[in-house]
Amino acid sequence: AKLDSSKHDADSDAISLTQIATTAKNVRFRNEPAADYDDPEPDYDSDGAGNHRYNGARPKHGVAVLPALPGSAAGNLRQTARSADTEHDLSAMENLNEVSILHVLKERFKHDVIQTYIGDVLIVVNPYKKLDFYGDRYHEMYKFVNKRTDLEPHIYWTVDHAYRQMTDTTKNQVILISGESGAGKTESTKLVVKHLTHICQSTMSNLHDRIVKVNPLLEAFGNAQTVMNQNSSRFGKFVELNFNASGHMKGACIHDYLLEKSRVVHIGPHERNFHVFYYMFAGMPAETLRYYYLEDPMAHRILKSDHNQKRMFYDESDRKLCKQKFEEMEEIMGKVAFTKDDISTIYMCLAAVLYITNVEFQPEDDNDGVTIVDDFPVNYVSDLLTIDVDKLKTSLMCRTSVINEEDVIALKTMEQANDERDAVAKALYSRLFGWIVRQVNSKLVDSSSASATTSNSIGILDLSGFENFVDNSFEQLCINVANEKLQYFFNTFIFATEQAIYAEEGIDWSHIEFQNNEDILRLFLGDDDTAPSGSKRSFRRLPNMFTILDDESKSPQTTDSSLVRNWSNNLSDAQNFKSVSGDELAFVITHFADEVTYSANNFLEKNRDRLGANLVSLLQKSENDFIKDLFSAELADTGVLSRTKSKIRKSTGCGLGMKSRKSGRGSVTGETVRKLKTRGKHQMPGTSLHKVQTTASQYFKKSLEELMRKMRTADPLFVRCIKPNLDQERDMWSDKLVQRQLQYSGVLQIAKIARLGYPVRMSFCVFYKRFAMIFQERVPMPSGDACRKALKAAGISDEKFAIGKTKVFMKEDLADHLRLATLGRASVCLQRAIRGHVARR
Ligand code: AOV
Ligand code: MG
Repeated sequence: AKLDSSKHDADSDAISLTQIATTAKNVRFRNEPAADYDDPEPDYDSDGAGNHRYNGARPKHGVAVLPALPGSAAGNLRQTARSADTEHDLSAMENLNEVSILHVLKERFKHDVIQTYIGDVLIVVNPYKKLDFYGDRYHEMYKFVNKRTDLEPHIYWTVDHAYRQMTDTTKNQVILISGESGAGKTESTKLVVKHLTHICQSTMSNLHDRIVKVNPLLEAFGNAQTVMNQNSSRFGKFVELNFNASGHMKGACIHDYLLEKSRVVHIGPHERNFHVFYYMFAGMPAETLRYYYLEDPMAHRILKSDHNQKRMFYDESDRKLCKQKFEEMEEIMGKVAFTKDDISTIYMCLAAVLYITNVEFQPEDDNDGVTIVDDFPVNYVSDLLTIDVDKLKTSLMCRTSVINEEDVIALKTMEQANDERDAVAKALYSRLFGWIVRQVNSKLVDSSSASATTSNSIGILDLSGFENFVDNSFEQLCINVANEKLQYFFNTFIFATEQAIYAEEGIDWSHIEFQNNEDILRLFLGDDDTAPSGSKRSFRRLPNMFTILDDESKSPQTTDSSLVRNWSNNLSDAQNFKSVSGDELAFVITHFADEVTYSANNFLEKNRDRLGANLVSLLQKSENDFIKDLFSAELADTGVLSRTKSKIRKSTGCGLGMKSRKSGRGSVTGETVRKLKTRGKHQMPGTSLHKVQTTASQYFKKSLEELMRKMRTADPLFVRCIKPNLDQERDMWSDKLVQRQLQYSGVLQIAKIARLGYPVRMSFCVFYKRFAMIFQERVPMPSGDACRKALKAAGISDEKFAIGKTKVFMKEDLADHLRLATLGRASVCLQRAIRGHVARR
């Protein structure tokens, strides 16, 4: 496998079974006789590589039983009513250490209980199987939950909580879902959206449906099979759900980040290109395929990997599944988002991507230039994109530049010709993806309520997870840096800010050490804009990887190996960077999650992200408005932020201006081909890519900063997804793999801070207003002392609260208790009032 499995599985697990057995005795489960732990692993096989497979997830009779979540709702509530909170909140565990946490999660996993709290952070272990606690009954159960620990931990609680926080405080909320590739972020995101659409009403009929339904469409174009995940997101998304003042959902917006467009032209061993190509070949009838000049998938370079030269589909069931997905995708495109013409043009672009990447060059004998080996792919491309075939050939072989107001034509070298051909394919695909996202967004807004009162939003972040393949390139670097940033945000929020608040309020607090990744961020980005204000230092001027990369990208003389040399000589903060002796392109980064070896091969080209100016201006002259507009966008293509200002007009048809070259197309051509009006030949303003040349890393940084700005202005809630094994298998658990994830995500520290901390804070005034009933006397401005006195008089023990300089800090259960008491009091008053009213009548 491509994955460096030796890292995780080859050596035996770090945690021995005896260790677990010893610790296990100190961990209490409900209804569990401690003696059962004398046989710590009663029902699984171990493959010797740290992967334990449970023999069915069901526990044997007489073995310690954790009540499984998918029981009846009533049963669940009964169980939880007598449960101690230790079971589903790690921070409440008696014996809090890494081994005991690992053990608890493993025991729960064994019984299909995959969700566990640490304070209000939710941990979800990927079960790799369908579990039945996400249905309607659970949507109802987790609607307006009174107390977090009343019910089993559930991602629906996180959602319900976020919604209630938003309506209570009118502050925007974000749910950050993190975890490495394949850990379950995208699935969790879907569950979050699903539950949100259940618990709130919307101002727009079928908005709920639409929001949930567009997922398969985005996944068809943005996801692909990797060795880590069969349905890996190759783009990041931030889904923003907007609400009006009364809490009704009034629309949604999907922001896309960092589409891995290099996948369009290159796939690694045992990997696939974007799903949509496979869906097309599996689902389109032969004559429709022929209409787009498509026939044999294996005739296309970009669909072949080193390990898959002969067959596109693994087997018949794979083909069937892809066919099913194609039908689903077509239905969504038709029902939710696009016109027939749009859909046709989308396929046209995909076919053009498949053909342009088939263009082959050969060196010319008498000069340094190249010629095209075979004309037919170029002809198809010119036909599909309605661009002039001769000009297309010239632009593929030559570069044109303007020197002293004269066009100067230079021949491309073999390497340049190949690179620029692939660059067009990547640009076409990523711009198409950006267009699809924008189009989908336009269907997710309730235009009638656009003018309604200002509103709040709940955002859900689902980026591509941390990746460590055998070959890691520029894309992995960007994905991993984005994950570093997310981890930094998490650390800052959970630890740094939290501890600063206690210090500020003068509350006695034993500082909790946590692993910060500030150094790694500084290594990449220099300036750390996520640092809380005050701690901001002037890092920007320090040499860092991205600025050096940009500098090197500017010069034509530099090479990928000179880049690595430059990095190792000039990074000022380099303990996390290592070059590799014997391989001048390799370098190793110690990321927060793991050490990753990258190859700088092609880094400069990928960062320059250049599209030949003459190719762009040719595409801008397409007779198909859709394609023309894709390339007339103001911003240079980056694939990082697909947000162009240019309004994309509707396609004016299938755009086939030329006569069919294949007899098979006849049947469809007759109806669809329309004569297109030729537009004026004026050059669109502001489209010279050279003028707006922006590197991929600059875009990456910019979009990351923008994303972080959004995060910082909202109240965050965190979901941490954990991957139980590397085989994408159900009922399998690798201690070592899970332990590593728990370590780098700081689970133990989160548990400690959640246990020691006081998660609920209220200013003295608010506290007094809310819980006036525990105050003996009325006060105009309550002081900390008055609050303390009131709490003491109510019999609350000291460890449940702390009084700061301006706020009362409370344990969650105390706050719940007071809230319920107030509610009870209110309802008693109400009942009295009603009784009085009835009596009077
Ligand atoms: P990711 O989003 O975290 O990886 P996914 O959400 O795509 O991972 O999950 C990977 C696979 O795990 C899914 O296709 C499901 O088969 C399974 N899975 C995940 N969560 C659940 C769940 N709650 N219940 C059942 N199966 C689940 V990546 O996108 O690669 O970082 O870039
Ligand atoms: Mg994903």
